[in-house]
Amino acid sequence: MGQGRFRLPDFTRPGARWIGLGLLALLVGAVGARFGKARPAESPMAATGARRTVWVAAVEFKGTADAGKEPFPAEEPPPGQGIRLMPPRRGKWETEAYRWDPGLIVAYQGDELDLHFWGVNGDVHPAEIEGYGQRFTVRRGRLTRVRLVADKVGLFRIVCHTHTPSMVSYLLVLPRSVATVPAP
Ligand SMILES: [Cu+2]
Repeated sequence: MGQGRFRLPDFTRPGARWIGLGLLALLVGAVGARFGKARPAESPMAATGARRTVWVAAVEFKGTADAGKEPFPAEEPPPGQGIRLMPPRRGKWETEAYRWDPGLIVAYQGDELDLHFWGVNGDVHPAEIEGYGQRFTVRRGRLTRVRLVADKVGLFRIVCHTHTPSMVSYLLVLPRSVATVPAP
């Protein structure tokens, strides 16, 4: 019994202890090399994130129609101050909708976003990026900067609490693992 069986060195001996530590370091290094390549930087605060500036304008679209050619709609518009439907005056009726432009902002996880909101139409817009806890106010003719690290993956609404339901844009944060080319 015992002969020919593999026996671990006695790591309590000083010399063997260094050999054991060396073997351990080699093992950790090999495992790290194997799995390190398979996993790109996915940590929420990945240092590889790009710094990006995105301009967003608070705008109001307007449409005017000749009541003689396009009858005034019989249906009530959706509730909220973001959409308006004005009955005919002097033969013309109008409709308006408040929006953020662009309606979709795409980022990769870990990107540092510097959102530049510029107020064009409407005097004031109390706004929020849901899921990121960012609350801010956009005023006409002024720049409002909102800085955040896109550390949460998903689809998040950017809403104006006054001009509902139309004044909504979306922040789409993609996992960095799907990034194949650097973000612009
Ligand atoms: Cu608004």
